[in-house]
Amino acid sequence: MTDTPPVGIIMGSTSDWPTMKEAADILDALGVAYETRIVSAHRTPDRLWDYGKTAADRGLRVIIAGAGGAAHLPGMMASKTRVPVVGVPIQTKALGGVDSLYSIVQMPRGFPVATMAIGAAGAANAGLMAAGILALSDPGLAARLDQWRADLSASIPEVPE
Ligand code: RP5
Repeated sequence: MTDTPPVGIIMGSTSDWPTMKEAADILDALGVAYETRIVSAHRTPDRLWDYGKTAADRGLRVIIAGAGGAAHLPGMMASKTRVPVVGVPIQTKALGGVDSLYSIVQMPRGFPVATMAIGAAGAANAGLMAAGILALSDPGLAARLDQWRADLSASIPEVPE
């Protein structure tokens, strides 16, 4: 339990990693520890079950879950644990990621998934969402997140370049 980081980044396939790495990069920049796992709702359902069943007791505080197509991973994970799940719809070749988005966003009452935008921006925002949740009880992280946001604002030019 002591070795468990606060954030779990899970994804349905290793092909999701280039997108999900955007979340990991944000957490790296903010000094938030995380673990990464391939957990597929369809290909490794037992792994999904075990991960969800043990998540809270292991000490995970936020789970970022990315999946594409028939993207059942975030919703199934939310059904298995009370640890907040942030869902990332992976962009797909066939339907552009709208399939992933629709698969993740319309959860039934009682089992929420905080659904982000499709693709890289959504994954980065999932990292920021996780950091924001953890910052509520971590003043050091709150200061780093405030600085990250201020730096982003300062980098936006006032006129087109
Ligand atoms: C989903 O199927 C994964 O999340 C991935 O986005 C998609 C395609 O997976 P691969 O065929 O690339 O392994 O389960």
